[in-house]
Amino acid sequence: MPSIAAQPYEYELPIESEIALIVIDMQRDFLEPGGFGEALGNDVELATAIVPTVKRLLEGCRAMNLSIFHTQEGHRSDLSDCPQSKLKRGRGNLAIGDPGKFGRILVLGEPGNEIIPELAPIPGEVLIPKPGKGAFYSTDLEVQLIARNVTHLLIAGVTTEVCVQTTMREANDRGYECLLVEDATASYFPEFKQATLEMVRAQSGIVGWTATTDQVLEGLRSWKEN
Ligand code: C5J
Repeated sequence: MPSIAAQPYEYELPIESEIALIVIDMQRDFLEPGGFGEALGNDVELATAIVPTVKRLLEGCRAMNLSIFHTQEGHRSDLSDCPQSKLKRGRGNLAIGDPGKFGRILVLGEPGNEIIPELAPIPGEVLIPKPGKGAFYSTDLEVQLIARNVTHLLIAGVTTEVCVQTTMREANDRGYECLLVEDATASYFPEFKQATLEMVRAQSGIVGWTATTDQVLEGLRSWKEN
């Protein structure tokens, strides 16, 4: 059976599997100086470093006609979908909804909330705005995956231990075979990224698998040829 050389063991790709790539929150708010990520005191260069790799993964998956999803963390302009707990948390220079360098922080439709141009969705790809950390919470992601008969999810994006890991755990509980792409995900805290990778694949893959972009693309090629 085609597979991806992954950890903790081969990630099998049955011929009949439907595979989707989900790219989490590669938006200006988390990647550019002056956005929400930096307002919270983070060094965004740690996150921007993965952009070329995510682009390569995205283009490889596009070439193989996989379903592609992008998520975008953001709130309605009246912040009615933002819990008080989230509004108060962080204590950075700027809070959610405040005017920032690229419009209001983490508000849907504002320039800072857009996916960065290098990774912007193209026609046919699905953009999932999400008010929470997990991409299944209060969104139609599950409906969209079911409509496409998706069974396998390749996951990339930022930040590894927050929105990426939350989404992966939500997907795992819903029965999706999940693989986190090691070099296409980043954290502002490299040690948290490393810990997440280890958590995911511990106990024989309790949350799923991890593999590099090269391993993913190689495995997908063998799956496509079958
Ligand atoms: C955070 C995210 N870290 N996309 N969001 O607030 O991980």
